[in-house]
Amino acid sequence: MLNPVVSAGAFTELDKFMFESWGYFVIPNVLSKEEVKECLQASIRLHEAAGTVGWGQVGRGYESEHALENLMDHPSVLPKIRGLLGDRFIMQSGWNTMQPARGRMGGWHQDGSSAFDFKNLGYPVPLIQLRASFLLTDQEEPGMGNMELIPGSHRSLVPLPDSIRTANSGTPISHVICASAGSVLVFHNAVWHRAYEHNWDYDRYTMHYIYSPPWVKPSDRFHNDVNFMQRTTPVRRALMGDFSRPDAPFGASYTPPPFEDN
Ligand SMILES: O=C(O)CCC(=O)C(=O)O
Repeated sequence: MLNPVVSAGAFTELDKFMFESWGYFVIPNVLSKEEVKECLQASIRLHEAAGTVGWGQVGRGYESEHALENLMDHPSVLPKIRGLLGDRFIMQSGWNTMQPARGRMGGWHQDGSSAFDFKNLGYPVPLIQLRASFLLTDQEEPGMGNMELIPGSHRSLVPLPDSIRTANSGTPISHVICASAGSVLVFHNAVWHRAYEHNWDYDRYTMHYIYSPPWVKPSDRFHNDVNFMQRTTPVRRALMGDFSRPDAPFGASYTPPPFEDN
């Protein structure tokens, strides 16, 4: 099947071309089986503590769960994020989603903010929320709670027709991402997408990290957790938005996070 698959690590010209034309790509097998297991157990703990009923998402799990914290700046994924956003960005949020066993299709949408729709910023819709989604359960065939995307739709001048949006069924213009647990989907906020149906008897978990320009407000937190900030690494602190800058309006630049190669 046609699949925008890229290799882990370095961001290549071909990766860039694929992202620009499809709006997303997939990095297979980023996590080992043991890492997947740890992240899955962490996800289950988070949702049990939150009392999730039905489809649900829990933010900030990276603060309390070390296995999820380790994915914030994963070396297989971070070069792609830096290749697309440059060196000055933050992690706007981290959402752990649970789709219950036998869960239905999600609704078609683009990511953004209903307080100020990203499409009002101009055409093409700018990259404001770059998402890296770590699949924590196998999604090797359709019907496993896969992500479903419409390739190239981040460049569409017109909205998705209501006939497709409201039909709770399949559409021939979409792509159901099929990949094993531990793979990562990286996608642009403006790509139309939804969660595909889940026909199996276990809950499906995915951990999403959203990266944004440094002047965007975090969306899973009002304040950073003090204990987490003291304990985590300098790069992760910077990704949480903890850096000093020479002026309030970001007019001048600031020292980028201490990435290993900087
Ligand atoms: O179900 C999921 O994991 C993702 C749902 C989704 O499309 C979103 O959070 O924007």
